[in-house]
Amino acid sequence: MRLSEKEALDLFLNMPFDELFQKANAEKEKRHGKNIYWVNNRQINYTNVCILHCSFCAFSKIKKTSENAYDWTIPEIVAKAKAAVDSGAKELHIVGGLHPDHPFEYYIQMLSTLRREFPKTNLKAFTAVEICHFAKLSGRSVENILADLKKAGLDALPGGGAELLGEDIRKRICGKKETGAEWLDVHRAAHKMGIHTNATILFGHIEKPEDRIRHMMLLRDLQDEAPGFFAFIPLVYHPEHTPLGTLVKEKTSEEDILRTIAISRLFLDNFPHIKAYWIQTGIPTAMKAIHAGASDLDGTIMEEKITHAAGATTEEGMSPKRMQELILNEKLVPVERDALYDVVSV
Ligand code: V47
Ligand code: SF4
Repeated sequence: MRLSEKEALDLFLNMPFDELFQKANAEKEKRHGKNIYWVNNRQINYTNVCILHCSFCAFSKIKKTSENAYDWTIPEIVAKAKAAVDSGAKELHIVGGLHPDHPFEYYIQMLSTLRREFPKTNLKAFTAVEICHFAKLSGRSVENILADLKKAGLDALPGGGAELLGEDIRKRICGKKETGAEWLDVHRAAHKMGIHTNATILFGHIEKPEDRIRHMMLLRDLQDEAPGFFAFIPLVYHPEHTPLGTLVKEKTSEEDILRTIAISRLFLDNFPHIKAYWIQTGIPTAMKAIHAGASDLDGTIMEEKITHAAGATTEEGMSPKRMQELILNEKLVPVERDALYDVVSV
């Protein structure tokens, strides 16, 4: 039986944690047995110049001339991608700030060049917020933008930019960003065009547990209406060097992270996977999460800039060997996948 919002909130707040984790683990095992999925991937954060200034973000730079602002050229992006693909990467996860100047054609050129150079590597690129930015830049519809990106080689959309979809908190933490409804519209359009996507939540700041459940409800409804989400990724807010960090000084607790992962596995019954994003949870917590509802560890990543700008203390990447050993040490089965969840090796 499907959980109501009220039931989910009650379990989240009141169920003893051992029981909650076992219940979530049973749901995970019903879908995936002992398998834990991971991908050999590389993140490419192509620029940190961004016209928005979300209060939780330490990554973005206001101006092209700001100290430490960067904007990689397409040959630089290709060189980074080549090193990753040569070492076995199956997915390039490409996201960046909303640059004020590049025309939409620039992003088409970026993808089509990568597609030509690396025909077998999945391109998981551009959040819904970037897609809306491209639509505004070019005066075209979201559907039109997605169609051109797909033609240029786009395989899937990542889940970033969702933050909190409910307008109350969203306005307070990123008032200039697209609305929650607009974020959902981009993912709906993508799913209807056969483009799979992910969904995130940014938690552990000023939101309340009921805001988290409401956010999941909006995602569950969209997945019923227009299926296409692969994974839900709870993102743990890191406060260092962020404006919001003056209000919220510390990363949330391990118990809160694990409870959020567990309740998302129970509530999002129509999502294939819940990810434990080890870069943000830390590796020890991620190892607990794969016994508490998570079935996916994202990947090897290689270079992570967004959370590290905000004080993450994890490594920026890990080797495929280490990833496999970590999963085996938990007596679980590592399954290497690509961005579309096709199995590469078991
Ligand atoms: O959209 C920004 C978040 C997101 C902070 O789809 C922060 O497979 C924590 O979306 N503390 C980008 N989080 C990361 C992302 C993602 C990561 C891994 C896998 C996938 C996927 C997607 O990071 C942003 C924003 O929500 N973020 N600042 C911060 N201080
Ligand atoms: Fe820009 Fe994304 Fe940072 Fe917001 S979270 S300021 S949109 S880079």
